[in-house]
Amino acid sequence: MEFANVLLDKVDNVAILTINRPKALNALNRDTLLDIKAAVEVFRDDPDTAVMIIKGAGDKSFVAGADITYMLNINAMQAREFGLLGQSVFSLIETIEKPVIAAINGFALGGGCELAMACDFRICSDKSKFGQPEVGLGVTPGFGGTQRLPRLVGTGMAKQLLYSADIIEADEALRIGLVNAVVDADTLMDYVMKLAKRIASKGQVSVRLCKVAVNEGMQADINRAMTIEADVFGLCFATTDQKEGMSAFVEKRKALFTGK
Ligand code: DAK
Repeated sequence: MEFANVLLDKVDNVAILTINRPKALNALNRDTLLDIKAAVEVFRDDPDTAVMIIKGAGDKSFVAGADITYMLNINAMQAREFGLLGQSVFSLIETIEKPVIAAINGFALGGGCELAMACDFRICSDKSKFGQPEVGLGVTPGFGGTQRLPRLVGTGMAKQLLYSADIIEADEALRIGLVNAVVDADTLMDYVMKLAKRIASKGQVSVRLCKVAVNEGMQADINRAMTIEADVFGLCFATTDQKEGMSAFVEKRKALFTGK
């Protein structure tokens, strides 16, 4: 399937979504958000892909934010609709029952940082820069930044970044827990692809249920969260992957998972 503003590729059972507006540092306008939504839905519904990697085109930027030229002249209702669209696309990424990894090289600012935060986790290159510059433009973040950033890095650090619009380097993003690893820019995709393939080689029902359990459990109190964990654990025992995984261990062979 072809899109005007994104590329959707497949390497074995790993999907790669590239935000493809390098001349605008991959800034997100309305059409790009709609393309991301459509591409993520293709991935969600494709039984042959297990993991998605999201990256930016070119070597300078993951995504440099929502498109400022698009936002310059929109009215309040259009801004509200734009905010709701971005929120719905990022919620889709966060809640689809397949893992999504952000591979960040270069700028992840504003809506770009928010897109990365909607992914399950983030790996970045040593050339990456992060921040929520919105207050410097006279607006608040609109695609979940005020909510996901504090949940990831804590309220104090989130408020510092949100109020100051400071841009931080990759090593600081690692220190505060915004990214899981920083790797050399030349090896970023190789590193992320190997990680994606390791995940794709496991029992996919259980990987997906891990995502459900973490996402749902983080919004619940600990007692309810433990019940959610018990429920998804129980559900695994209705799958052939559980029988295969445990039989393979006992028989000292490699498990052949089918995702069923
Ligand atoms: N939007 C549109 N174009 C952008 C852009 C952006 N966010 N970022 C860069 N570009 C464009 C530049 O305008 C330039 O275009 P031309 O002039 O060549 O036509 C091209 O990309 C290359 O950029 P630069 O020439 O500026 O490149 P530099 O290396 O000098 O600087 C930079 C790179 C990333 C430091 C700089 O481009 C920059 O500061 N960009 C803006 C970063 C930023 O402020 N991002 C946050 C955007 S605000 C809401 C919904 C959403 C949001 C908020 C509210 N509601 C509905 C409530 C989200 C807001 C944001 O994300």
